[in-house]
Amino acid sequence: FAGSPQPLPKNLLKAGILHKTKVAENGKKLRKNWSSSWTVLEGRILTFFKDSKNSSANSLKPASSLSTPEYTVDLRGAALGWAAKDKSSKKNVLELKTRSGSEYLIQHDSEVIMGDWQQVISESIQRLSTD
Ligand code: I3S
Repeated sequence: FAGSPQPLPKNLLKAGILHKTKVAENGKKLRKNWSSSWTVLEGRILTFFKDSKNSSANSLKPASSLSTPEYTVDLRGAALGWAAKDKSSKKNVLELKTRSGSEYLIQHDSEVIMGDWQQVISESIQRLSTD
């Protein structure tokens, strides 16, 4: 073979492109800066990879383990809910608060896609709380 395939990530629960912005760190508010990210949920970790907006070729990149994570979110003790209207003018926005005091908004124009993410992330958080 020319090259062996990348191993599939263990415990892969969901992956896809989402819009996200970090809005707080250590309890301190940050300025919003929305960008799109290849987003992967594995086990207790939600990873947002660096912006994929620059080229369509980048959409093939997610399979590569060479992509650099932008944010790595530990879901243990986190809280997830639909963001209140005053948090963003965008639709289908989820608010994710970590135990360490970081907050993220995540969004996709598709209600179905965001509904799926809401479900899998909530399930992960619940599973971690009973481990
Ligand atoms: O909560 P805000 O301040 O209305 O959030 C908007 C800003 O972050 C804006 O950027 P500027 O900081 O350059 O004004 C963004 O372009 C908007 O997308 C933000 O609002 P939404 O409602 O899209 O989350």
